Amino acid sequence: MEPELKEIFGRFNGEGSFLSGHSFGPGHIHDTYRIQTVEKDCDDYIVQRLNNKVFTDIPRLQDNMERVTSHLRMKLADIEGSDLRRECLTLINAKDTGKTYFTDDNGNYWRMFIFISDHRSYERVDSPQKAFEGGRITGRFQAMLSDLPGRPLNETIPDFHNIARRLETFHRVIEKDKAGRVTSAVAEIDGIISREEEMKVLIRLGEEGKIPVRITHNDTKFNNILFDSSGRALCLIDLDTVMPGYVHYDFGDAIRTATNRAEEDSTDLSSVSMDIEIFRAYTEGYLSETRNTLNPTEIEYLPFAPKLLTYIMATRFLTDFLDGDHYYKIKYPLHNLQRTKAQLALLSDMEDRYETMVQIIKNITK
Ligand code: ADP
Ligand code: GN1
Ligand code: MG
Repeated sequence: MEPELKEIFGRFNGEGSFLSGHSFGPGHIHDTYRIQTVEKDCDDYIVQRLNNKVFTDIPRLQDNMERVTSHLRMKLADIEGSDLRRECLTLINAKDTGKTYFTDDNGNYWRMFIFISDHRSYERVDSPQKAFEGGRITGRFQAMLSDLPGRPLNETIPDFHNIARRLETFHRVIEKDKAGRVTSAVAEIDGIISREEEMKVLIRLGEEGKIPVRITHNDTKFNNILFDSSGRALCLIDLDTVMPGYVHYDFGDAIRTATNRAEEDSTDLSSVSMDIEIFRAYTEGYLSETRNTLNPTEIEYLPFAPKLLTYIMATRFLTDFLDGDHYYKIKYPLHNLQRTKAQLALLSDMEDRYETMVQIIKNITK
């Protein structure tokens, strides 16, 4: 059932009057709606019913969001020509609570942002220029947050990219086989198990103090980057998972999504492959903002990052499938299994191109 969007809009300090509200965007987690206002000179808005099964502590989540967006806005204000309404998310306070969210009678949490006007977003990247821009904006995002003052950000989903923890969950789910699906995914389970040890290397490097924990976005899927109509990247959105992490998580997830010639859940596995020119361009953009701050070990392991993030996603999709589809929104019964197959196909292609990725990064950083 469609929520009462007019009423929800009315609970926030937005400007203008409600014209219409519709479901919007490709997100897998929240329920997102675009609100259009009547007045031409008023912003439109995005309202979201937050997924509080995935994010179990919304006040702590919103605390991060507020700190991150204010810090980014302060940084942007120092850059001449910045468009603060389009280069950063702007949260709108709720009227009664004075906070950046409110809870409705059914216990649902709602928040509202200014709609970033005239933006484009891409499920697949069609040019090296866009890839470069995506890399640049992600590198700049990390750089801008590197001096966020105060206490560390809350971990909104603990161990989000900790592959050792993810694998423990995966094995528990296989053992229980709650949904009776293990026998239908034997090849995919094997694809995960056969790579387990290799994938834990970043965790070891972190424990040995060779790579630092920084502030990272942790969901740099390419459709979380908004562009303007000229192809310039405006900003990263979907800031719910901004928290302490390794830079590889952001680099890896962007490459996983930007370079894939097919959709994340493609049913045509022969079309799944990595476009190395997109990799080169994204990496050039990313390193144009970060190469002076990354340490040699971080740079050395950048080519490993796309493999890791693709593997993590395959593990997460398969875990959700075996568990009975409780986490990701699905469009058909075997959707999570199909996502797993497509991610494993992409991983296999990345493995074939690993040495090329190493050479490209050596050339850019020499
Ligand atoms: P999810 O976590 O479910 O992916 P997102 O926060 O990424 O949720 O929002 C879902 C979609 O809504 C985005 O992919 C984007 O298309 C759109 N969106 C979110 N925030 C804004 C905004 N401030 N302006 C314009 N579009 C937005
Ligand atoms: C989810 O929120 P969205 O749709 O951008 C997920 C990411 C996955 C992605 C896979 C909080 O991202 O971790 O990479 O799906 N977000 C969360 O498409 O779990
Ligand atoms: Mg999103």
